[in-house]
Amino acid sequence: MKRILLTGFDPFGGEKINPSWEIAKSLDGMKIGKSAQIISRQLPCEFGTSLHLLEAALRELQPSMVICLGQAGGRAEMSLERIAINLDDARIPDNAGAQPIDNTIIPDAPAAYFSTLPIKAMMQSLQKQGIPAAISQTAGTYVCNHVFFGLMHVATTHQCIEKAGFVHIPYLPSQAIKFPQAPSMSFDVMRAGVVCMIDTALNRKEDVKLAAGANH
Ligand code: PCA
Repeated sequence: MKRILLTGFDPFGGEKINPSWEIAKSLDGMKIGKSAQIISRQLPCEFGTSLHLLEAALRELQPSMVICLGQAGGRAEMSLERIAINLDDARIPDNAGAQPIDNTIIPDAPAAYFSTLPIKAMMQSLQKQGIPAAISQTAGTYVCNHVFFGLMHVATTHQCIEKAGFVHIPYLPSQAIKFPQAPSMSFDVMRAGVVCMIDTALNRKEDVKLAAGANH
């Protein structure tokens, strides 16, 4: 049975809930087709520790695919991240009080890595299901990008990992009521979206060539 590692984060920034972990938790143990199973793990919203726990999970589980989820409050769509950069620049302290500014994540590693998930095919599948989705050209410079970069770096030496990447998801409606203009997406829609993305990523050998770039 192929293992798919799905991670989500602890709440951060004053929130009581993080949809990324709520969704990952709800999918723990789910079989996708006949030959793959989701295994979910929670990561703390902390520089360093998050990555060490992810690395331990990769060693233990030897997954063939890894998708890390994170909350991106203010975004309206499921955001398929294209690129992870070798930089920490925290706008707010993390859950342990650390606030790295302009730090390299891994010295001597490349400046950036691309997702190895078929992100455009995944975006297309979501949109066909009526779920808003977009390619994102930046995962930011906070803990999500930190984990995404570390994941892609480790994946270069873990032969078992065929595909890995990061997806940011919007607020839940219960979080967005605090911010009158903030977009949100329901738990059920996001959960169905994550299953749809995993299914597509498992079944696609190549990505599709589809215009989904950005001018800025
Ligand atoms: N989102 C934050 C970190 C944890 C999370 O869910 C981010 O986008 O960096």
